[in-house]
Amino acid sequence: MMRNNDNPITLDLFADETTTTPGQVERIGEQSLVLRGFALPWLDRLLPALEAVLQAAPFRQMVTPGGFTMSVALSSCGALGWTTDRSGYRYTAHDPQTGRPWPDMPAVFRELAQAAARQAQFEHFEPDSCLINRYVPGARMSLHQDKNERQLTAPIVSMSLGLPAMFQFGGFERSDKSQRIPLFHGDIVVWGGVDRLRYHGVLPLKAGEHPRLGAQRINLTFRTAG
Ligand code: MD6
Ligand code: FE
Repeated sequence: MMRNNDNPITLDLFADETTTTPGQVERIGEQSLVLRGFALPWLDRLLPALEAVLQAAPFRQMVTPGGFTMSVALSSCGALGWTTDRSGYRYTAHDPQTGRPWPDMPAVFRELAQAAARQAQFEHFEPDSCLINRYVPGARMSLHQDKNERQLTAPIVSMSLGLPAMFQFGGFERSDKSQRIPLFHGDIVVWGGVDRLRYHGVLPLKAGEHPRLGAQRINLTFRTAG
């Protein structure tokens, strides 16, 4: 018996959005680009490296200074990892859960982040931190600014894997109106310069099943933190 639709959930996600093409570049700010599908040719190298990092530093849910447990689970690699607990947000050289240094940043992570940064004219990006965010359906990231990094002159390179998500890209005040940008498996957002302190967030992840990553979205954000 033929079914008219084998996977209605993933196919219907963002059905009302314009579809995107790998290789497409969208400018979302003066110094911010979305590079559609940019990570796709790297994934056979990148995914095994990601798995090894997560073996050494598994995802965990952290608590904000306000006492809320984040719906997004986090890990990190590189010289510095971003953490939060009751005493605040900060970068640390050690994983607070294991007491060991964060896993090294795999060469393929660094090379891909630098290649993406160059597309947006950030020629000498030297990331020392890769924050790894895991979203399951319902998980979200409320509007925030990334301002714990010492060097705000360096851009941020943010890679999406797995289920699609709706990214909010706002202004310089939390209350400014934000653009909504759907991000798909393999897309990379590069932002920096005058846009570096824009508020941004992620709407609650919709249910679905990604053929390669299952029922989750993983976001890698590369920064120069130290
Ligand atoms: C996310 N991203 O996409 C969350 N921050 O899951 C971020 O918070 C973010 O994508 C700074 C720059 C790019 C980002
Ligand atoms: Fe952020």
